[in-house]
Formats: sequence, C-alpha cells, structure tokens
Amino acid sequence: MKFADKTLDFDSPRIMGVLNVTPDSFSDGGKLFSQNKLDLDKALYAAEKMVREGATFIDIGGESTRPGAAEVSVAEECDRVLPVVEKIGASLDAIISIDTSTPQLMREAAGLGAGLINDVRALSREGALQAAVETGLPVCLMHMQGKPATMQAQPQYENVVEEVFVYFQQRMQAFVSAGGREDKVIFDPGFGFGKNDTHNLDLLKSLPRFKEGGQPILVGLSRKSMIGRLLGRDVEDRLAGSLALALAAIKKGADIVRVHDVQATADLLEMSKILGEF
Ligand code: YH5
Repeated sequence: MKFADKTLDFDSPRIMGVLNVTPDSFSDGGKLFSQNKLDLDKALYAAEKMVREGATFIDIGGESTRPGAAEVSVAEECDRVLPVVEKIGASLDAIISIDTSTPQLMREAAGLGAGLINDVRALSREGALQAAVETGLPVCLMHMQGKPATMQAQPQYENVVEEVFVYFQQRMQAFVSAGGREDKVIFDPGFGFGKNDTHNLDLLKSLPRFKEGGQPILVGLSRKSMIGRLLGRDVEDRLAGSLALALAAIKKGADIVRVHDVQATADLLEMSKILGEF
C-alpha cells in the first residue's frame, strides 16, 4: 500500500504511535501543551521519540472524542494539527496519519505530506468521501455506534461482528462510489466506540472475519477503558493490559496497532518474532 512517498507491505505488524494535539486528551492529558498552547517543539520531540522506538506511523489528532469533550471548530482543529504535520512531515521518516473527520483538514494535511487519513467516522461527514478520494491517500475506515458524546451509554447489537462487517462493506462501497479504490482501504472495528466489554472481546476474537476481503486491519486498544474495567486500573496503569491486547490482536491478524507506548509494543513484537509467533 502506498502512503504518500512511502510504500509498505504488511508482512509483519506495524506500530502506529499516538500524538494527541488536544489539550484535553483522555489517555495522556494534554502533555504537549504549556499554558493552554500547543508546544510544537514538544510535539516534534514526542514524535521523534516514537519513530526511534519503532513507530511506522504517527497518528496526529486534534479533536477529542472523549464523552463530554468540547466540540472543536474546523479552524481550531486545523490550527492545532497542520503546524505539526508541517513540522514533523519534513523532518521524520514516518508516515503521517491524520486522525480527523474534517474534509478541509484532510485536504490541507495531504498537501503537507500526510500519508493516511484515519477517520473514526469512516468518511461520513458531509464532503469527507470526496475530500479523501481527491487526496488519493489510503483511508482507515473505523466503526462507531452512535456519536462520541453518548456512544458508551447503551451500546446494542444483535450480532456485533456481523454488524461491523456490514458497516465496513457499506463504507467501502461509498468510498468506491465516490471514486476511491478498495486497495486503499484499511478497516478498524473501533474498540470502545459504542461497545461494551463483551462487544470488544467478541470483535477481538473475530478479527480474521474482517480480513476476508484483503483489507489490512488496524486496532486501537491502547489504554482504553475496557482495560480499566476488566483489571481495575487507572489510565496510567494500563500498559500490561494494553500489551496483552495488542498481542492478542496481532495473533488474530491485526496489521497495525495504534498505541501510546511505542517502545514497549516494539519489544513485544520483536520478542514474539524471535519466538516464531508470527
Ligand atoms: C481507534 O481505536 N481511538 S482516540 C480512551 C482511552 C484511551 C485511549 C479512557 N482514535 C482510535 O485512543 N483511531 C482513537 O482511555 C482512533 N482507532 C482509530 N483508527 C481514543 C483513544 C482512547 C480513548
């Protein structure tokens, strides 16, 4: 798959490091901000560190999907994300992924060298399909039930795996109808996005089902609330739980793991490879 100027195979799993450029992140609490302003040098340093540790992708997000988070305007989201894309795109050997649902940001980030559009709303916003297609970039289509503010209130499915599967086919069709290509699509079941623990675990067990059409699979499990509930851990104490989930996902065929703790995840993958696990 071709991501801007880089071509990747998915013969072995890849790490996507999370770079939150929101002041109110759930998982790492605005650590790139000083006095409510994004510190570009801190952002660059954090990205460099993740690349050194083994990240193939850096996922930059400027919108918090945390329930109760303030909605961010298009201008604000672009102001947060674009300077970071510009700064790290030029100086780092990594694929820049843009975690956004905003068409204008997709276009502008692509112009600055971004290589992947990662949309938790699977290009459902007005104009997003067209914007994504026009960039020519691969897209990650994530499943979510409901919307961020209320999605965890009462998640409900007849059959979570089949419903996510059908959603993937529908969104990929929409992308193709807008002029996109199936071989530019990555699927993500969207762990924790309108799912209870049982739903999340069912999806994890059934990952192979989603690989039937040949699309790579991305998973985001790192530090999520499921770990907090199952193990009774606060967000800063979820590393071991995150690693266990990452390993389980990779054994089930995940191609990209989106994580906060790149070095620990890289060690996990390396050791598993030495052991001949994959
Ligand atoms: C994802 O799964 N997730 S943002 C709550 C947490 C910890 C982490 C309470 N963007 C995904 O990471 N993009 C996010 O603890 C994503 N897949 C894709 N493709 C949420 C997040 C998090 C939320």
